[in-house]
Amino acid sequence: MKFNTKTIHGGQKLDPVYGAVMPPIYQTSTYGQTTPGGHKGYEYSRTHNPTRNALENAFSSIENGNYGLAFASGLAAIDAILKLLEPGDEVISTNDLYGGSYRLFTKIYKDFGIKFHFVNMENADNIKSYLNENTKLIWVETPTNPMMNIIDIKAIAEISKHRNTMLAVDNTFATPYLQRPLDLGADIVMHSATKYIGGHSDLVMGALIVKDKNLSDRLYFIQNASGAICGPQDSFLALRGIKTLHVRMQRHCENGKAIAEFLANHPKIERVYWPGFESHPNHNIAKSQMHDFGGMVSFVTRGNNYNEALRLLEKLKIFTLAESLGGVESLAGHPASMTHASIPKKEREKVGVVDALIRLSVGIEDKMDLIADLNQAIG
Ligand code: P1T
Repeated sequence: MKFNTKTIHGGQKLDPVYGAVMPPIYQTSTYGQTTPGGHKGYEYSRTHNPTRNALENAFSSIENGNYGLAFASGLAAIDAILKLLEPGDEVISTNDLYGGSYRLFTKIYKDFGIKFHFVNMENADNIKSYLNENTKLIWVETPTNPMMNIIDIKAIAEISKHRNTMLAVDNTFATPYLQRPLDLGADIVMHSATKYIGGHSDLVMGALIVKDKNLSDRLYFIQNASGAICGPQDSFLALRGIKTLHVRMQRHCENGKAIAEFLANHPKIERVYWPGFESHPNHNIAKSQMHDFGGMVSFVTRGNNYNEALRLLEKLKIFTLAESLGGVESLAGHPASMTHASIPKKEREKVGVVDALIRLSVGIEDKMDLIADLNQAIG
């Protein structure tokens, strides 16, 4: 089955009771038993729920995995991966990443005795000097949030494959429409399904997808034992979102390109970060591992001027100034004070998250309206 068919049918079957085309929202915490253990496969909704299971099957299908797991948020999904680790274990992570992931790593799991190395992985060989027998997890975000760096997933997988270490890829920015990390050698794919997967800014959710049965069993144990599952209503909404993922992504990419090019040609814009530019340092890797370049664009105003960035953000009319990304509507964010505020200023500035940086999640509105809005705000 091709991707554009999988988004609609992958892992799905007609509801066995009435043949409903969409899985019913099984809004129930528990299921009747005829005798202790005499049930129809469902006992309690933290453990299993038919609507969530339908979604988990869809996750697995679109990422070319064998098992999918749905969580209460993207961070809950990352948290489940970290619970696979033990004190003394080490993690090598991309140095540019979502501020909440950084906070979870450094403010919670560091205190449980796990050591984190934040490494610029734009050259995959850079991880070599950090790999040792304690390295149990390599954490890759690509494209990175918010600097749009591209990491070569295949190269990282090659370097780490003969070691007892897992490679997890946060595929939130790309989505499986653009890149499928399991096909490139990753062990775990993670999503903030809050973003493009849901696609309509109406839910908060996380996803993990794996190929390996043993790894799936361990993660499923954590999902059930820790309990950070998502509810049936949100599962239904995410399933509905997935059905249009390929169509939305096509337009996100088209509009993202138009906005990136408009900004790059604007005299009042200093620098634009978008992997579709031939001048992007990892453009060739992006071209080889991604199907297109996505709808996320970051930029800095002329002279690196924070006040100008602030003024621009306040003047936008169609773009909403807000956290999050990946919905049908365009959003503009200020990473330094919003999504990446939990990273110390010195650390974030090292990777380029300066006070004048603006991040756009380009939606699927008419691109001419979006360009006009940016144009009037830049002034
Ligand atoms: O918000 P939540 O669903 O828990 O997902 C966390 C997360 C994980 N990974 C990446 C790459 C993310 O971008 C996020 C959440 N990011 C935002 C809210 C944001 O505006 O960047």
